[in-house]
Amino acid sequence: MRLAWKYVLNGLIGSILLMACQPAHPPLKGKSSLPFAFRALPDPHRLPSGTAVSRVLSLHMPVALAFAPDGRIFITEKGGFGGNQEAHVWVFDGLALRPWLTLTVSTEGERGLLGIALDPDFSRNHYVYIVYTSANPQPLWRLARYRDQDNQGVDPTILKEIAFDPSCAFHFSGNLAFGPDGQLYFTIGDLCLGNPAQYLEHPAGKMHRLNADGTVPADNPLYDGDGPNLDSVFAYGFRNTFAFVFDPFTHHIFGVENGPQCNDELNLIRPGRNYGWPWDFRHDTCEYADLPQFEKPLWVWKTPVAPAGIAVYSGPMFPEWNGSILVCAWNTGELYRFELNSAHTTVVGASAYTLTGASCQIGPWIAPDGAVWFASSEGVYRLYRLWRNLPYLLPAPYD
Ligand SMILES: [Ca+2]
Ligand SMILES: [Ca+2]
Repeated sequence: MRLAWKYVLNGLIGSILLMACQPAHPPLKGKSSLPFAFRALPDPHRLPSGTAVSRVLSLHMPVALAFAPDGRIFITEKGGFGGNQEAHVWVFDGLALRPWLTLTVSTEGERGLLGIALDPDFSRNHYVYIVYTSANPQPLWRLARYRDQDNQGVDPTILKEIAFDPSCAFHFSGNLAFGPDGQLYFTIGDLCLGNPAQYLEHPAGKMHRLNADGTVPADNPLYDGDGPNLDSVFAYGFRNTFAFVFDPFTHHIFGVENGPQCNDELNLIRPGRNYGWPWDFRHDTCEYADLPQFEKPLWVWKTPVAPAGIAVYSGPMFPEWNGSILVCAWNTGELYRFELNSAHTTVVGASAYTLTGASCQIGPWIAPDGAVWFASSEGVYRLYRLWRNLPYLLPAPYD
């Protein structure tokens, strides 16, 4: 057992006030090649008043986080950067951090222990789903289900395995989430391959949709049974959609795409649609090809920021952010906020916040109390409102 920072007693330790005076920031860059306009929000770099951030946990490369209905928080840690190494799923109960599962994984580049999701019926079946790259010499992209028992992960079941070229160390994506339809969605990057992101018979560069037991639902948008399509494909043409989220207001899926140079994207991911990679983008001019078969992004970062997480805010702590998309960026450590139209189909305004003393590189995830959790390569943080900073109380004992 490893003692965590006793953060919850309200930021008394490690709390950094983000004062009204935010650092100077270059103007937000728009997307010249897309057909609609956005406006910078008023005072686009100023956080709401009384906003503070605390470091919650010191971890090395936390990747994904899930809040359990019993108050525990599950966190994956990548496992390192080279060779086969032990990686952990941690469970945090507000005071102590314990290893819930230890796996040996392949860790080169972006390989490792990646995404995590809890079953929508977790309180009854105790299922936890993770994605990782299995150990060399035959690494596989693997989706597995464990069962939570006595604060440990037990009874592994492999639900999906995808082979990749052992020389590829990048573009695995690997985030997963249950939709409001109860189905399990996950993304996988182009596995260093490029064009197969466009091939419906190939798993790379896709969002997939499965039943919770790993079987393929026959109502998938590109399902063709004995035909050539990979029936699990939900949407395609992605390079490395590291993270996606179901909008609690509209049930839309929003995903962040990591482009190669000037085309990091925010996408509204719809069933059966083609998001273009790698055929819709001109590398010489950074312009999008005007082709109707490809879905245009909602937003493009012309300077790569490596968006590495996404949430749609809903909660009592930052009511002025309700309905906004929040994104952390690996390269800059900034927290981006996008306001949407009422249908949540276009971006109408954008903000970028620099957090003093913390880098918003991965995430964010919205806690049940409305706090915004995020991660850097060194730990897990919590953004909160001083006057709503109640202790993170467990709603029920977990054992
Ligand atoms: Ca088929
Ligand atoms: Ca695209």
